[in-house]
Amino acid sequence: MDIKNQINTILKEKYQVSLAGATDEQVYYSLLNYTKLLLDEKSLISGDKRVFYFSAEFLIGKLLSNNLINLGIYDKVARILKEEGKELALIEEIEVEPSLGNGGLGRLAACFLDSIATLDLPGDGIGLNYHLGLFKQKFINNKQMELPDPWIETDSWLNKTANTYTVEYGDFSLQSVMYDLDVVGYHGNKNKLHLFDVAGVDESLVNRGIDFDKTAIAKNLTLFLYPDDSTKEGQLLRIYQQYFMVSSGAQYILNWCRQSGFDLADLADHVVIQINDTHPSLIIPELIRLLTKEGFTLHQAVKIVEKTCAYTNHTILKEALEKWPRDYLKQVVPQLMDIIESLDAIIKERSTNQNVQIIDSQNLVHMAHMDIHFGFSVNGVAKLHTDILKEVELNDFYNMYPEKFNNKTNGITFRRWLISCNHELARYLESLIGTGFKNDGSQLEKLLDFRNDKEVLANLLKIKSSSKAALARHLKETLGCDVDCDSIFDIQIKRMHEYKRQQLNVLYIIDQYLKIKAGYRPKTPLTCIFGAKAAPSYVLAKDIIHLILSLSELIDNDEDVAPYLKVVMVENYDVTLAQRLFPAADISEQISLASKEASGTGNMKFMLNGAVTLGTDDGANVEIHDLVGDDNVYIFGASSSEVIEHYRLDDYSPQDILESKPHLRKLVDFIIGDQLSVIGDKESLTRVYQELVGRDYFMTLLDLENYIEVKEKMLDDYQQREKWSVKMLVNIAMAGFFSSDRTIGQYNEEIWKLK
Ligand code: 26V
Repeated sequence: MDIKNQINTILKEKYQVSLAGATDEQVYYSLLNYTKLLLDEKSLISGDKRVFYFSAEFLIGKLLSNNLINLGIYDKVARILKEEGKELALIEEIEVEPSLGNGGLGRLAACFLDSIATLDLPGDGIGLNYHLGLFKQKFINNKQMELPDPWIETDSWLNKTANTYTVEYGDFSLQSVMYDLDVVGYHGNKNKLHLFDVAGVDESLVNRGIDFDKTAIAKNLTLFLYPDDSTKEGQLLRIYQQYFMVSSGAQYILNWCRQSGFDLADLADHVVIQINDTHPSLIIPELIRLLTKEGFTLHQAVKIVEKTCAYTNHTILKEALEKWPRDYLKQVVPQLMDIIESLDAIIKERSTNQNVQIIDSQNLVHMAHMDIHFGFSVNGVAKLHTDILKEVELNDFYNMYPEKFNNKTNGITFRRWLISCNHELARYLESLIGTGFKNDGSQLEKLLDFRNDKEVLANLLKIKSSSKAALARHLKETLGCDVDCDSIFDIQIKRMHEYKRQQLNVLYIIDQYLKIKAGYRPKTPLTCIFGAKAAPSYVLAKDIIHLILSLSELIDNDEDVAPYLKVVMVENYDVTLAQRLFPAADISEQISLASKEASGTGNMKFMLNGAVTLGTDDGANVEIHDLVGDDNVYIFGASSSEVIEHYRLDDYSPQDILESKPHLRKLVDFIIGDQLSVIGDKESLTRVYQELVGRDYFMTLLDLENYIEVKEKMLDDYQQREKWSVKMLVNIAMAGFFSSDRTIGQYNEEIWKLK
């Protein structure tokens, strides 16, 4: 039966309608069922050794379009639907996005699964089936409100399996149920993402907003992704969640080994466990525990696990490195405490250095330290980040185990971040350089042959304009705001965090505002677009959102300024919105304080879609800079070594900067000035102001002057459209290195060694 007949058959059975008469919703659910049938037929990628990618987050995004692309039938299905008057793009809208991640770390895990399958490597994801994922963001009175965001429907991509496991806690136990999602590679076979859940989750526990009773563990274990851990109950719940994930995963893996006839003594020949940040670190003591139950001595079990586990570090921020109080672990997982203490004793024998202990003098258990001592590989996620880990943050560990440290610069899957989100550009590239770039990123370099071809350059500008128009239409429909399609689209989309410095961008906007008020007329209007969620308990991050929204209102209502400057903050920034925003960007804002952004992956998505980076020499920006050269990127600000030195000497003072540069003071003062105070909440705006003038821990003012200077130069260069389009072309052409297929190829060659 051909595709059309099959879809019609499902529609008839399910809804007694045919394609022509079906609603978009009926078409979506039929396509979902049809695609799942195709996925069922794909065979599992198998081999003697399998990687298990353990992660508390998998930000997979909507799956229909990507599954159709990877199955090689996207265009066919779109055509069939069109014949019946249906738009696949509109049907994709029906799907609810699972928000099983916070940001880059979770999205990276999703890109990696796509690439593992595309490279035909045997590998599964292991995670949790959160019912409400991350919160849904609403703006009320220019402030972020958090609401629950349910995504699981009766008909979904999830497949319930018969696998169940008992997970023992201090004074009770829970049954885990395994749900699977198929992960199909580009034109290939499939792997699985295993998500563990508990049977009795009670969504009615949610009170106002996203508040809920954190003590009813059996009912709330998988209710939310990363419940707020600013309280003891929140922290305990996170430990319950983490252990649930690793214990279920470990039991699944050991069963798989037994069924495959492998000897557990040879575990490391058949299994490699990649620990994605520290959230799954309890896998180490849990595996040791399970192996000792199988009859291995503690010493033997440790030896086996040491050869099986590898750890990825995703941040140098101290506050983000998990340390659990010994008492909390003793309460939740007493059966692991003896093992963790034995591991700690081994290390205390090995070294007297306080900085490398697993359990410190305050009885805090350092999860990353356990990973480094008892894993065989430690990797950072961009060259600069790995160097900082080796030379500064983890230097004591690097001196102990230099051979364990390695770099794996992050990547993104081109199937989602080009082919699926920017059909027009993908098709055009295909007409110029063929289809090879879809699973061999390096082929994008063929585009360099066209850098002097005026027609190609003009077409790139045309495609960008059409993506900008599409975004403008969407913003009109969803936010009711009017955006000038001929303005420069300057976009900063990422989690709201002081180190990412959205506040630096805000100070630039204030500078522009004041200049326009004083009579300056920019040649081309500027539209500054932000998208960001703030952690519910991160007060200052929420204050910065409030500042952006208040500023946006002020500018919209100022007829002198509005024709030249606009600020838009999109609501509920998620993967689906990201897919609309990246193709439409002219300028990619990557302005973190140098040394603080481990890699960034949004920077790669912008580049691939023809935006030019305005950034600090931080994370993967450094590698973007190296690849495209000085002419095709705008770098500003202090270097990472200067910043690290300021922290070491504790000699940074925002007051000194403001005293020597009074023109900067005007910008900061504006935050608590009359104009914004009429619109915004004084207390909230004052907190942002106080941080900037009092402490400025993430050194916003250090780079402000240079940021304004370099951004002005960039906006000026934008006027020369043809020259600008060469920059776009070079960025697209050199983005191949950032394909997650390359990254995964390196993980496999250097860490996993599958096949
Ligand atoms: C976590 C937390 C939690 C507590 C409050 C402050 C805070 C700040 C940062 C984080 C980040 C945790 C790890 C993480 O998400 N890292 C991101 O990983 C991406 C993928 O490797 C990388 O591109 C980003 O640069 C990095 O921030």
